[in-house]
Amino acid sequence: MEATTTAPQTTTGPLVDDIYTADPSGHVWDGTLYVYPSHDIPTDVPADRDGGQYAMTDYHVLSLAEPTARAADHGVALALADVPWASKQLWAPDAARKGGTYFLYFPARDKKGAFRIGVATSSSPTGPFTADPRPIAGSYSIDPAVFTDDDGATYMYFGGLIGGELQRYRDDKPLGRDDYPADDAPALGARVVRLSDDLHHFAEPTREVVVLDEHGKPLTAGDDRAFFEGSWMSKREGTYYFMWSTGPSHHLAYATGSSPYGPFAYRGIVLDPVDGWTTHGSMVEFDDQWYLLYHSARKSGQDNLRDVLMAPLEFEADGSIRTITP
Ligand code: FUB
Repeated sequence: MEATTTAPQTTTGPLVDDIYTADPSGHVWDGTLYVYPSHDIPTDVPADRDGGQYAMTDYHVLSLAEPTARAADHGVALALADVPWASKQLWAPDAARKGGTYFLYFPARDKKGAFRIGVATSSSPTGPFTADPRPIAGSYSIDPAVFTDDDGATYMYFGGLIGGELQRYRDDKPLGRDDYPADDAPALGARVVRLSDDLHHFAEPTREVVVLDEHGKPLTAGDDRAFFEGSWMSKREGTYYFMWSTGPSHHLAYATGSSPYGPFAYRGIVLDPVDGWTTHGSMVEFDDQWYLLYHSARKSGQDNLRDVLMAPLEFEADGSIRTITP
């Protein structure tokens, strides 16, 4: 579909208003900001603990030529019907580029109802994308975020609790049941894995992303700063910034480290709670300014009908991030 311009992009209003969008992953390629969001839709599926009301069926890619430009909605980039292994719930995606190929990573429930992560490719950053016939071998849970380091190695961060099913796995093995740690035990972290050179496979077993508190101890499961879902990795001035959603306490939090694998030291809150239950975002440098892409359900008043917004991100001299209040 041809690009169509929509509402003017501002730092206070949704990037687009022709569709609902959420879970934005931002990448700047060849001077353009591409945003890979979930595409929220109204549904009759009742809300449940597994997030059945997030019943998305396709992805659209948005782009901005410059921070103050209008965002373009490039139409359907990948549809559920074109993913051979998936049955429902196209949740938070991300993208990567290698050579002239663009990779779209996305979670969906497979035909047995379990979340897996798939990959689709295109010669254009806006698609259309062609899905691999099967999910990535060894993948599970939700919310892939893909980061390419300065040395060319690409890593995927993923995972989400409750409906996202991370609590059903330990060390990449399915437990066949939910198993949540006790409140005073170390929290379940996101997972990180290096991808193969062709970016279609995991190159190794996944590892846990460990976030340490001010005493150097892993955050505990009962700590309201602990990981819930929505991983994001950025690198700024040689420091790795891991960001995540805290779920029930409704924050985007961050921690920093010196390796893409962590461990990461907890640093603070990037974004105070938005309207709606979920919060999820990404950090991106565009035209020499860092931005936070995030979502809010303010306009619809419904948790599962969200809009993507963009706000400047300010860093202090010590590398800490000034908290944004939506
Ligand atoms: O959009 C569906 C799910 O809601 C995402 O995968 C989570 O991060 C949360 O935003």
